[in-house]
Amino acid sequence: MGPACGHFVKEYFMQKLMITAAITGAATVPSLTPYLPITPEEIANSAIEAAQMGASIVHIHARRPEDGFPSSDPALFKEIVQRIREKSNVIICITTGGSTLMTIEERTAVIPILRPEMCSFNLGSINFALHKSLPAIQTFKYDWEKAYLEKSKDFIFKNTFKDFEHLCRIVQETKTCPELEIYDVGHLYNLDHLVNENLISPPFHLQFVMGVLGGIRGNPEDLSFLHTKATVLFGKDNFTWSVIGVGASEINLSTMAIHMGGHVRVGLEDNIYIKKGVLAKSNAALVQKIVDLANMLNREIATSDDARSILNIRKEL
Ligand code: KMH
Ligand code: ZN
Repeated sequence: MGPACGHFVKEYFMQKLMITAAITGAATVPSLTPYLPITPEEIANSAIEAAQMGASIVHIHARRPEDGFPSSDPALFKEIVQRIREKSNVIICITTGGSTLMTIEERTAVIPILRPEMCSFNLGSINFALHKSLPAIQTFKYDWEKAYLEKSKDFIFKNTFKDFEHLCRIVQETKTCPELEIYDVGHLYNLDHLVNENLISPPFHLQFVMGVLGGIRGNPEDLSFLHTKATVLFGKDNFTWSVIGVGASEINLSTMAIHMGGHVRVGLEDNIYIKKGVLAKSNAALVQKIVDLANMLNREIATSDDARSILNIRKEL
């Protein structure tokens, strides 16, 4: 016999929560926060700490050690990966987004060399404006930062259909699991096109990137819409999904995703604050916040091996 009034709550199965920590990125400039890891050693240590705190995946960019400028140098990536591997079993996801100034060839060169378990795969060209960060910086630590942020006002993050084909070939040849970056609804349709052309096939892992100036914003209805659209296009059992709330929407969207059965990405690449006006002192601190939220919402945290089986990541390296 049910309750006298009210309605039944429909129980449904939820996967363990995969937390990705995006360690340094290319959009955060060093003058925005003293806590941004720069050298291969700092990036690796920060990734290891984030993993110890509960991240099952780390998303990795490289920077020039001397001034923090975003780099595509495979030697830097190699050092970061080796350092992480010495101490951690975490899944390593290497960027192919790179930075505003790199070609697609530069962005992807490292993947066939290092054959990581995952790599990012950006699914559309967008304006990717960073100039809104400028007023937050009083003194620039390095010469390149001011012009880098200013130039982003006139920058298109290029990810064309030709680029998709190039990336599809790479992920297929290296059997790398793509982190499919969706910055707007059209990017889901781009992915659907690639599926129809047999260039990529489900199941896949979608990463909704919300709050970039140039892409979809981070409102609750925006996330519901992306999730609904992905379900209609691909079927609910054919994808896993995670959310990035860039900037202020990070915690709100993460909470929504934990509740909806999605997964979460946080980290200094995407957001530098632990709460309004307070800088996060580490990537681990941001991961800790998600672990606490998940505990409150009764969602178990996935280990890296759990994530490997959820994502069906290739066994051989
Ligand atoms: N920086 C994020 C907003 C990539 O590395 O391929 C998106 C990103 C892209 O992580
Ligand atoms: Zn990235």
